[in-house]
Amino acid sequence: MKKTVSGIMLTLLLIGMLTLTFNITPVVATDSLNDPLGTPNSSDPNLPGDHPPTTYFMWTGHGGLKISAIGSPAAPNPSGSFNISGIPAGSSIVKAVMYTTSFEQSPVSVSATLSGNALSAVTPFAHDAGTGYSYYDLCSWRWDVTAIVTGDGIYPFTTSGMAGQAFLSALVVVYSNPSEPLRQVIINDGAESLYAETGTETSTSTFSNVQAGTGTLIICTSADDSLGTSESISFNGIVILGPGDVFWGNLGYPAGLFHLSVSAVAGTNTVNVTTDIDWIGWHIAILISELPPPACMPVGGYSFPIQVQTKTEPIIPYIALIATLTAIFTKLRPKTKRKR
Ligand SMILES: [Ca+2]
Ligand SMILES: [Ca+2]
Repeated sequence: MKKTVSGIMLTLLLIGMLTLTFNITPVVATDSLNDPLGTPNSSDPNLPGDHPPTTYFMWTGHGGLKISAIGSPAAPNPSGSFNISGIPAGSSIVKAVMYTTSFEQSPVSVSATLSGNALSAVTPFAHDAGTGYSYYDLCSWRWDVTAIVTGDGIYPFTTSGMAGQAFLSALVVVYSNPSEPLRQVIINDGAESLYAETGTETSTSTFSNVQAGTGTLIICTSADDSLGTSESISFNGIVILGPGDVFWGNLGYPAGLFHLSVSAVAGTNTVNVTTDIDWIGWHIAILISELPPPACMPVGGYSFPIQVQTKTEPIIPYIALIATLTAIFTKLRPKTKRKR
């Protein structure tokens, strides 16, 4: 009996110690990927900052940039028609790039057509793999279509070869025209899968060698919808859109296009995209900066007065005088020789 009582007391003591142990040890909740909530690691596809848009193309000149972005309903191989407008007649096309993107997509080759022109199959130029979770893969493909785009117009496109969920396609056109202001254009692109189960996650895209000016920041996202309350876009550390449900699919399907006014500073400029529970892809960040006239040139440019004396009539008497002097010199020269 004594042994029985001692056994019970010992058991209660062990239970108490175990209870105390569990109370002291913090309980770590994990997400569906078996990671601590809000603490992404390198095996998460939602790791922030691993595939942000980086600089693909930079140009400075008299001209600008136009973009047409199209949302599609989470089906593979999107198609549609890009509508480019706002390019002045007579402009030259400096660069034109077609993009398409897909979530839940292994990095396969995708081919396309633009205005009936076949575009070769290419592998993604950016791919957020999500090691171990391939069905979260985010891919971005692009084609140089400078030779196809001629200016404003409708450009039908098709894609083929993908199997995932496509949300965003885009056509970006850089043009030059001497009648346009002097502008710097920087195109950053990538495939940044971004998601936070708790709190927020932020990714940064950097523009280097920027010339100061007033301009426009263009952002393109995919798979965004009406979730989230703490989404935002920041430029050089200052929130310029949000916080709120910023990424909500403003292209009609789950994809977003934003034109935001910014003031670019000389040197390095940064743009941050922040999301919370809305799992999004960030593909494009473009900075267009309108540059002030050079300091040595007065506003309005130089002007030179036209000299009336450049007309031929006032010169005629001088020509006659020179001819007379030449004739006199010609006659005097032989006489001078004879005197010697
Ligand atoms: Ca990522
Ligand atoms: Ca959202």
